Amino acid sequence: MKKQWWHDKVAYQIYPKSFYDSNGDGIGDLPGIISKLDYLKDLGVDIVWLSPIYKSPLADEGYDIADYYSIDPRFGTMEDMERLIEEAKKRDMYILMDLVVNHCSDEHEWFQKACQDPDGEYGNFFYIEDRKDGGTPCNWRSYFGGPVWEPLPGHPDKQYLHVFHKKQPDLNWENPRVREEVYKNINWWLDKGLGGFRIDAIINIKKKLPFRDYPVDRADGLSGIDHMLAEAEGIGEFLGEMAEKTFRPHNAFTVGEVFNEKPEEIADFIGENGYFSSMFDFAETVYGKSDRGWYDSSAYLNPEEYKSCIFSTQKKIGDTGMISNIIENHDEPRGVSHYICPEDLCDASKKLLAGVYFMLKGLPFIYQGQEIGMENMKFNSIEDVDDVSTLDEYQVALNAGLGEEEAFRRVAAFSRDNARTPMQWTDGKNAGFTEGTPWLRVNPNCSRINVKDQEKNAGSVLSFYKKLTALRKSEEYKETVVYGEFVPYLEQEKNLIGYFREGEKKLLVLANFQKAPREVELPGIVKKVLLNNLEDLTLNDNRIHLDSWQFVTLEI
Ligand code: TEU
Ligand code: CA
Repeated sequence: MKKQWWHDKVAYQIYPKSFYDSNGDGIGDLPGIISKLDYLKDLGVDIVWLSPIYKSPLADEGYDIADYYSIDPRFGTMEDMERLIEEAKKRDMYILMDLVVNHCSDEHEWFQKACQDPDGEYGNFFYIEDRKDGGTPCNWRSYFGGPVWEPLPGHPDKQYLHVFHKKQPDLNWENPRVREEVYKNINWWLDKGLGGFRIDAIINIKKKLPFRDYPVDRADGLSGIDHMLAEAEGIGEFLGEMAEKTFRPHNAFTVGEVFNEKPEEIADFIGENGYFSSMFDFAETVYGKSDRGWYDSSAYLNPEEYKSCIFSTQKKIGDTGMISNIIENHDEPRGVSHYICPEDLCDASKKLLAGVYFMLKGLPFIYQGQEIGMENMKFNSIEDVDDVSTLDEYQVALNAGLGEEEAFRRVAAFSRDNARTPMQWTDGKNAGFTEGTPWLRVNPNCSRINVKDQEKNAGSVLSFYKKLTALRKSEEYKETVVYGEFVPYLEQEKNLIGYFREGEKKLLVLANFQKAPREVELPGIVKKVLLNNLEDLTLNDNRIHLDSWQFVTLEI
């Protein structure tokens, strides 16, 4: 594999609104992020992805952009952004912005102009159709519920497409003018010194046209978008053009939020000449999800299910490119609450999960708070929830006949707000996130899960993440950790996650993903114990004793 500057890096996702509030208005901001750069550097972070901070009405928390060339005053100023890029550079760190170009905000001037003159230049920046006999051009369901068609403001005889929120009109990528505007903005940001982009919902930019209905899959008479996406072809023309005109000339790092990719497309997406540098592994994220909705999906994955997901991705990607590995992000429940059931949650199992995903082949992304083992929020009621997706899924559960209590309990486990509660810096007021009133309630478990306590505890989850990033950067082992081949070990053994990383060295990762201790046969003499999430380790020539939730990495 041709070496790239970002291959040996560690990435971190910041959800700015909840990271650190520097001016007491209850909303995280850019000066707050700048003040925490040394904390991130000490954690071993090299690349920082910021969820959107552009001007936005926050209908979808910033994923509805009203001006691609501005910073929303809630988060700070363009000078703050330029200072962040500069301060990061001083620390050999790189900043990624979130590229959200499947749609913009209905408050963007392009959409405003389209409403003034649907038949003018900007009308064709969107998908605007005439309303024929009151019907809609197709029966697709928005990701946030309801039809994807909305009357065009001021034109009851016309309607526009939004596959997400109705305040997120889809941009018409078939129009070269749209693509030209998008590429201009990408280059403008890269010329400002960005390291690259995380690329939002990018599979959605190619629609199967002309619009047509797909099989109805719920009582609402609509059809999930995935049916259409499975038939859409030709996205490569857009993505290849974008990479050629923007990312490649800047040698930018790009990571795609790619769901629904076709297996034969992997090399096109992240291969040597791929559209993107990398894309996220979502196999375990989507596992157990029901087409009927969150209420009908599995709230937890058991260790065997988790293992099958991560192993299938490792086998699928192989040496084609570098996948980006996560256990959570701003759209998902907290990883430790989704891959470990409540009664098994403890520092040892949290560190085990950290080690298992971190030592996989690929670029590890840490989501804010994951490094201290932040858990799902215990919401009191649906009134506690801000997330539009959760509110929709709650309605879906009610429509499916669930009572309010059961509907709320089930969707709360998946709520995107689980990952959006304020970062827990201390056990003090508002977890040290803000001096003001936080925009979203702080998880009260900050009394026992916070940075301040864990920074001074060598056995903490935070300290273990620092050991993981240090091993990835160590002169002696980095070549193997970054480029070593992934080879399963004892894959059939239940609740054991074992795999080699074979390169200059031969490393064996073993995780006893259960409470019961076990003996495991070793494939050779252990030269060195590189990682151990527990104090002790019982080794003899060809067997190892693994205690409850014990994780080790051994040089063989
Ligand atoms: O998410 C794209 C997306 O389709 C999935 O994450 C999921 O369908 C969505 O989160 C609803 O549960 C990206 C962003 O990560 C997400 O935060 C935005 O809401 C969405 O695009 C629209 O920009
Ligand atoms: Ca603030």
